[in-house]
Amino acid sequence: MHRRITGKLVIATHNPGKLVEMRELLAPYGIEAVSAGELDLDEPEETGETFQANARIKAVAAAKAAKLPAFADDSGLAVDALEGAPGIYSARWAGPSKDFTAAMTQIERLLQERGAATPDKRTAHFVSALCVAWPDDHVEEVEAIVEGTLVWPPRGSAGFGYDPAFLPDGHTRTFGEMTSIEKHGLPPLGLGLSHRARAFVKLAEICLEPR
Ligand code: ITT
Repeated sequence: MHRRITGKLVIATHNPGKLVEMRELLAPYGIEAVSAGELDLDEPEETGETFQANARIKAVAAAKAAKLPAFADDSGLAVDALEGAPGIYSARWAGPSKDFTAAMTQIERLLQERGAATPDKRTAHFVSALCVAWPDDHVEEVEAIVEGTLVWPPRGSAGFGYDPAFLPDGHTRTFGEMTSIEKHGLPPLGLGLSHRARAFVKLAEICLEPR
């Protein structure tokens, strides 16, 4: 049986870009959201080998610490020509200073080494695994992707992380050039384009009721 989210929900992320998106996605559902930062929760070590495993580690740790249901996202960019790298290591490729310009440059260097000059050789997808965990160990989990290609140089300053390098299929602007509504707005305002928006739609179907 799926469980509905009611009352207060911890957003178990320490990434400010994700926090904004997760709050915006929850906004129409009238859920009172409080962030891991506001509650001063520790960041657990992401020891899982899959996005879903790491999302669960973060949600369960926050739910136990806060004694409230907690909502976590584990996500990343998988580049086909790099056998899916950086994948679950997407945050770690940016190093402790969270330098995503350096991480995008590193990806580009590897693509050039492989002679990946045309869009068909530069395909990639973003993955978002979402997990809601309750203090009694119940979890609800979903995952989704969005496919696209990597552009160089990166374009736009909206969003976060690898957004300026990612051109979603069927679009002419990168995530870094899109408004938040275009990147992750849900119908009727947006198309639910991003990996996180797509995963959230699946989560909403099983755990949320519109206000
Ligand atoms: P939390 O674990 O605290 O949520 P984090 O940044 O460490 O924050 P992840 O381990 O899930 O999160 O790392 C995912 C990385 O992948 C993230 O830091 C971004 O750089 C990148 N990423 C994920 N979703 C993205 C998006 O929508 N746009 C751009 N980059 C994204």
